[in-house]
Amino acid sequence: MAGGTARPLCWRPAQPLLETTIPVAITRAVSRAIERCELSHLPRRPIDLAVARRQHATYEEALRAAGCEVRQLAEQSDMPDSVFVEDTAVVLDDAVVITRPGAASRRGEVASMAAALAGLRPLLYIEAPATLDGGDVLRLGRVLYVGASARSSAAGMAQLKRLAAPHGYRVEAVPIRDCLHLKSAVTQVTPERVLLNPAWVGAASFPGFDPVLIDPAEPHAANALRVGGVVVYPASCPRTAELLRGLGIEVRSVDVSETEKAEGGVTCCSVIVPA
Ligand code: CIR
Repeated sequence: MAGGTARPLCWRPAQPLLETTIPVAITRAVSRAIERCELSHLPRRPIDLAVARRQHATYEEALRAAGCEVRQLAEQSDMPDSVFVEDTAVVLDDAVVITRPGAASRRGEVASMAAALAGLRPLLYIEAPATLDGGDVLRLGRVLYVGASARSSAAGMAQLKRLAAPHGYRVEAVPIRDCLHLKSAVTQVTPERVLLNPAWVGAASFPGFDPVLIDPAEPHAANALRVGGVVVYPASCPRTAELLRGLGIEVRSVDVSETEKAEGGVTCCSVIVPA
């Protein structure tokens, strides 16, 4: 068992689950240690903590404007990447899978996320030695597409498959290249469309969905956060934003330049739990 403590694979809180009437967006304050973040595909650049925190507040405002109740978790001052809460949990309709992140430096992030989610859904756990990052899991209907990245192991995918099957989900492995996570390469932008970077993932992996290709000048443009009928989207990708607007999609741009330097996108900074 992870951390040496006995824990059932599925855990239900003693208290009844709380009914929510609007989606809950769980976020976390930007860590003062963010400059020591993990980096896989980007060079290290200085990050302005004060600007990062202001930008994060604007991002949270965009989530509220999209109809979410934002619950911000306390800063983890010794965990550089802890603002990227997406990697710690995979939300299903009637359960949440608490992950075991691929980067050892990030494993301490999950306990407080599990505590925050415990009142909203029964919790299921990925167990050591398997690893899974939430950024690698794209849910499209009842299919969980999982990126075969350096962070998510075959054992992690197998555990997710076993945990999610009783809840009515299928798991499909997706090959990716040259990027951190599956959702760096592809995200959903309308009920029938996925936005993707064809250099990092193949459109054929998502049958039944129309692929919208990013502007090639903006390789990081495929990470979009669809919530409450709008797409929260990085200001650093204006060409692809125009392309999305041209398709009739409502795009709300947010400047996330500082967390982008830590290899984070807009999906990474929240865990959305639908009502
Ligand atoms: C990491 O490498 O883990 C962080 N620096 C960035 C994580 C971004 N998360 C995500 O794309 N889901």
